[in-house]
Parts: sequence; structure tokens; C-alpha cells
Amino acid sequence: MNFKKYLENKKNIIDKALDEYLLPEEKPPSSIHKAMRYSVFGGGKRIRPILTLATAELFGKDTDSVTKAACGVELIHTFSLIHDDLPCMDNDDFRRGKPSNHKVFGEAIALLAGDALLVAGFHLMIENSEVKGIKKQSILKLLRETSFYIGTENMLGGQVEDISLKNENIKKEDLNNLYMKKTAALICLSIRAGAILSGAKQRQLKALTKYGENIGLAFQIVDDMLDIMQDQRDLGKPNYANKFGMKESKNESERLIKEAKNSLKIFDQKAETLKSLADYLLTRKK
Ligand code: GRG
Repeated sequence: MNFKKYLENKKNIIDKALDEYLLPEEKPPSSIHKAMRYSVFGGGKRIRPILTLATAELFGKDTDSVTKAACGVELIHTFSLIHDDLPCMDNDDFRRGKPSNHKVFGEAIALLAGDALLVAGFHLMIENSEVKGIKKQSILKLLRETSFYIGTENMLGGQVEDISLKNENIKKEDLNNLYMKKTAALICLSIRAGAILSGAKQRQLKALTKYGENIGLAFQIVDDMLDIMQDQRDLGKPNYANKFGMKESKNESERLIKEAKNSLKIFDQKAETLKSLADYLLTRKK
């Protein structure tokens, strides 16, 4: 199967599973279920859950065994996007070219839909414990990891820095640190989720985490470049490409992707899909 087909196929698996796991729009209170579905099915690329599935495959596992946890990560990602767009955060009227959640459902419902997606994300991870072949102990480890990677030392802490730091004063080291928390942490979690549920050893987890950190940083730098190319940058906000220029951003993201692929050496040929995913992040257009 070529890589484009692989991505399409995995995205379809995730879309179908999300549709099955989320409550229907008509279920009362319908406004929140509508709002949750609006953003979950608003055109996301599903990169994070695909990373979870691809990591499980690396260990020879059936992707069905981790689909719930993978969808859990996607729900948590969607929560972060809805809250990020709120007037008290980035105040964005649009997400993926469509009106943002609060523009359609109002601020109160958008806030609650984000909260509900965060809770539903954890719930799905717990439900993954009922899948055959999954050890209860690995679910406990996953839940602990999830609260760490989205907590104040990681994703939420990164968001605090993102809204407080000004691009003009920021140093490269601080920007890297911010991106590691804001973006790379959830990407690391997606990969570690697949690895933990597949019984990865410490050495394998370490290699995969290095891969996740590097693709996560590269992902955010590419995102910054896309914002500039599509003229969507917010001038004062931390943005690598705005601060250090497009050429350096391109070089740095390529260097990070190379390093990410190098950290997969211990897996030999089995890591080809994760390597292709890393390359894809560099060339993506949205
Ligand atoms: C606001 C409570 C609260 C948490 C927010 C960090 C964070 C936590 C929100 C920031 C959201 C954001 C813009 C993160 C940067 C990572 C990023 C570029 C997200 C977009 O990811 P894609 O391109 O999204 O994978 P799609 O649209 O494909 O789902």
C-alpha cells in the first residue's frame, strides 16, 4: 500500500470509530453533543491517532487493540483547539476554514464542549482496558501519562506561555521549550500510548519519545511557516518563522525530522511507516 493510501485508510478507521464512540447529536442536552461533533468532524487530519495506530503496528499489534485510546487522544486534541479559539485565548473566528465552535454555539457551550471532550478522551482510554490482550496495568500507566502530557508541565503549561510571551523578546531556547510543551507533548503522548498498550520496553519507549519530541517540534515550526504563507499569523504571538525567517525554519524542521528518523534505528525496517509519517509532516500543506 502506498503511503497516501495508508493515511487515508487509517483516517477512515479513526473517523468511523469516533462516530461510533461519540454520543449522537439528538441525545439531550443536544446543544453540547452537536457542538462536540461539530469540531470533532470539522476536517482534522487525525495525525495524532494515526501515530498511535502506526506505533502499535510497529510492535506487531492489531490496530483494533488501540483504536479507543487513539480516539481518546484525538478528542483531547479537539478540546485544546476549541478552547484555544475562545475569545479569552486566541480569539479566532475560524478553524480549518469554518466558523470556530464558539461562533456557532456561543462561548458557554463551546467551553463546555471542550470540557466534555477532555473527559470523553479519558473515558475512551479507560474503555480501552476492555479490549482483549490489553493489560489493566498498561491502562493505568497510560492514564498517568495522559494527565502528565496534557497537564501544566506540558500542554496546558505551554498554552500559558503561548498567551504570555511576546515574539519580539523571545529567545530560541524559550521558544523550543514552549513548542515542546504546547505541541510536541500531545504528539509524544499519541506515540507513547500506542507503545505502552503494546507492551514496549523502556529502551523502545525512550527511542519513540525522542522521535515524538523531534517530529512535534518540527510540526509546530512547519505550522508557523504555513501561518505566514497563508497570511494568518498573529504578529505579537510566538512564531518561529516570523522570528527567525523562512529559510532557517525550513532548515531546522528538516534537521529535526532527520534526527527523529535516526532515533528509530533500533527498530530497523519495522519503523518505515513512522519514518514516512515524519516526512509527511514536513511536506504537509494544511
Ligand atoms: C486552551 C485549555 C486550553 C488548552 C489549549 C496548547 C493548547 C492547549 C492549545 C493550542 C492549540 C494549538 C494551536 C496547538 C498547537 C498545535 C497545533 C499546530 C495544532 C493543530 O494541529 P493539527 O494541524 O490540527 O493536527 P487538525 O486541524 O488537523 O486537527
